[in-house]
Amino acid sequence: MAFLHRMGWYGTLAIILAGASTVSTTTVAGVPSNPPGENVTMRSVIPAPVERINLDGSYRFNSDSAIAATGEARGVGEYLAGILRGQTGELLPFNNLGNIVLVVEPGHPQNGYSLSINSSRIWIAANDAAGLFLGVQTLRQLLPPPNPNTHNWAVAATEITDFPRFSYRGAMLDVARHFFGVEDVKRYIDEIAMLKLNVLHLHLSDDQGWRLQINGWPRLTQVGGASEVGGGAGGFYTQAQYSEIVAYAASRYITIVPEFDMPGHTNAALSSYAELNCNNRATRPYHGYGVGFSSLCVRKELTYKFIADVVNQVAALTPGPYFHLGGDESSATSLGDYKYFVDRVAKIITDAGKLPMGWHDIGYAPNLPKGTVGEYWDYTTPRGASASLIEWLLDAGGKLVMAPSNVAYVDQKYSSSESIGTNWAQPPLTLKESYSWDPTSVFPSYPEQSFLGVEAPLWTETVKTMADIEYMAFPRIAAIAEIGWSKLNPSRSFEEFVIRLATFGVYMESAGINFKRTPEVPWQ
Ligand code: TNX
Repeated sequence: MAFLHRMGWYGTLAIILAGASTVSTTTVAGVPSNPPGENVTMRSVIPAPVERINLDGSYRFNSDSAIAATGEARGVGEYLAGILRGQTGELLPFNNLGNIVLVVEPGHPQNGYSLSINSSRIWIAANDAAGLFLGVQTLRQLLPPPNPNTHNWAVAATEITDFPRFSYRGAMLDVARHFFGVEDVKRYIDEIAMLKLNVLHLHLSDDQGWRLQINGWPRLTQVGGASEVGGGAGGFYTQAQYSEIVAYAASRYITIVPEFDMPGHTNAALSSYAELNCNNRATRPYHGYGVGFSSLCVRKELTYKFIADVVNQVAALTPGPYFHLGGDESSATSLGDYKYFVDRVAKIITDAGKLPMGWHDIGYAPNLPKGTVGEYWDYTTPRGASASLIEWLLDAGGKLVMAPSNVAYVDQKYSSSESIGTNWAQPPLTLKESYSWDPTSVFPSYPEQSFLGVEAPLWTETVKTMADIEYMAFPRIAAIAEIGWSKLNPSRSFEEFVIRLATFGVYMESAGINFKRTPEVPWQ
């Protein structure tokens, strides 16, 4: 008889030792049993699901296995087939009687999914395809890691009901300090999708580079696109390439948030067009690390013609709701100019049908539209003006995305002996620190609804290759993903998380991710 052990995700620890423990009929008292002779590993999941009940038995892939996924579920079915066919060695055709079932139907957790596995079938259901996609990410982690030498694939029986705590679960990639091409961005999209992140914020312009073709402003990419930190060649996306990224992200249910940082962080634009400068003289390209020295000319009308061209073209290419105007570290702009500028640009953005988003400094602007999103980058203990800026933002009807630099900035060094990384935000940033915070407790007087979610920014002053990106992001981004997804659990423990992470490490390895073997984790 099936042994039901009903408890929350945290309690699941007791059954599966939270890691990849091989469970058989006789090994551990009170543990669900597989059919005699079977050893099927019960695998843990990151981010931790809301509820999981482990059952007897397992589903074993064989030549009769087939996928049933019709209508809205078909696309996710094709995606799953692509993963499973390679891994299990089975043909996995589509047919209506298939025993690997994906269904879109009402009645499931909002933005979540239900996943049920027993000896006769795997069943994932959700209200929409996005939910199914999230369920498929869970199934991937329940499967044995890809191994070319074995095609004897089984997955332990379980029942999972799961949904996210926050609707915005983001990663940010700075393609301005160093440029990363379309293939790198797609690879990062696939990697963050495994962790149920659903936003990729692209930092598309800064002092060191301008990364998107803007019609009517060719020098932005000819001049501004041809530089990066260290003086390398830089690069840029054509509008067609940007659209390719947006479409690829959409196929992984990930929203692209485009950021063009202004009025500071604009040297690449100022070096491309003399007329954007107050003195009508183009600046020189900048290849260093410094911040806070550049500003668009706030009291010049041409500035707003330029910004409207950028915003309108980007808005037309971007289906997601946000345009991120940056707004951080504008030390070369007077406060009066800054407020005037941000209010004007916010209006251009809403006129283009998008919601303004910006680093939390934009809280200074007195007329922010309702729904404006502030991205919080100060520490988990706010300093200076930060708390007031957040208050003003929320008073204006805004929402917060939490990316406190001392815990969520995955460009910070893991330890002082590392060669890659910056080290200004209370360095070093260990995995434990990335995991040990809660977004709402940074501003405890505001309700949970004020918080859209979390983001893990990856600035790339010191990050030059895809391998560097992976090394800095993984595994710390898994901690941020869990904070964004998993139900608030005050007794959440780092000790339990690292055991699950050790299992996840096997998947990172099989996906070829160059992750940092942080010393806190008992990597297998
Ligand atoms: C701060 S905090 C920045 C970026 C740098 C980063 C390096 C914030 C919004 N901006 O300009 O790249 O530090 O860690």
